[in-house]
Amino acid sequence: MTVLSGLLAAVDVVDLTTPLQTSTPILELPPPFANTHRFELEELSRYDEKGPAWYWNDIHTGEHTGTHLDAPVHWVTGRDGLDVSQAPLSTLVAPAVVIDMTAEVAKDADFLLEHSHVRAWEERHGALPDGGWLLYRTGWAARGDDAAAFANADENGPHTPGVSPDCARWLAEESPIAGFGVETVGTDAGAAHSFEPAFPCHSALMGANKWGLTSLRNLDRLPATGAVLIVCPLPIVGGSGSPARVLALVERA
Ligand code: 23J
Ligand code: MN
Repeated sequence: MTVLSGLLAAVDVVDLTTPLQTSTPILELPPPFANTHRFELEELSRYDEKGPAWYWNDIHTGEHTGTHLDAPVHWVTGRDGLDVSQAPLSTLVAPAVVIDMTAEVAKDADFLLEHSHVRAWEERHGALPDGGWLLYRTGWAARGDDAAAFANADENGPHTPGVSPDCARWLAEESPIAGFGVETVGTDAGAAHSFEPAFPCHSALMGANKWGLTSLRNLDRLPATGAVLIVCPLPIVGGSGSPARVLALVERA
């Protein structure tokens, strides 16, 4: 048995990706900010006069539509950093750990991850993976097929869980992780437009040349430690991000 055939016999592959369709939730920023394009198929031919033997489409999408990778250059703090085509393969295939805050988020949709929560996790599970991913499990993916519940907005804007400014700074500047992944539409809290600084997670992570991953599903199928993440963004030259197929390898029990 080769190492690779042994690997395939020993792991389950878990798909962490939200299916891409027009109903896939996207971020909706208030005016005057520009918004991203929903995913859309534009039919070219379907076994008809435009292509008698073939079916194919053009796709319309934002870089930040559905499950997607945020590159350092996405934020002004990372403007001189890497674009999505430059993502190191050692970041795209890397260890992942999961911090489960589902119970806290069930009580408070505006829940913010604090450095103390990560410290408590580390007491129990060990250090965060050097060059790997911290995945923030909130239970939010259960709302993924209901756009209103996923956005959870009122007159003050969206209410979705996120990260405190202090914790974002720690994850970016002091923790060894290369990236941070979430179940929500963005790595920042729904209310993060009003934080100081605004959008602290984007600001700190991208400023530290780190990566974000959003709209993840099936995090409940991952162990707290030991999974390997495989992130497959499109290599869009100059791109600030890309829709991505995200898979996890999990050792079979
Ligand atoms: C632009 C402005 C604010 C945010 C975002 C993008 C994202 O969440 C994103 O998809 O990167 S919060
Ligand atoms: Mn994004």
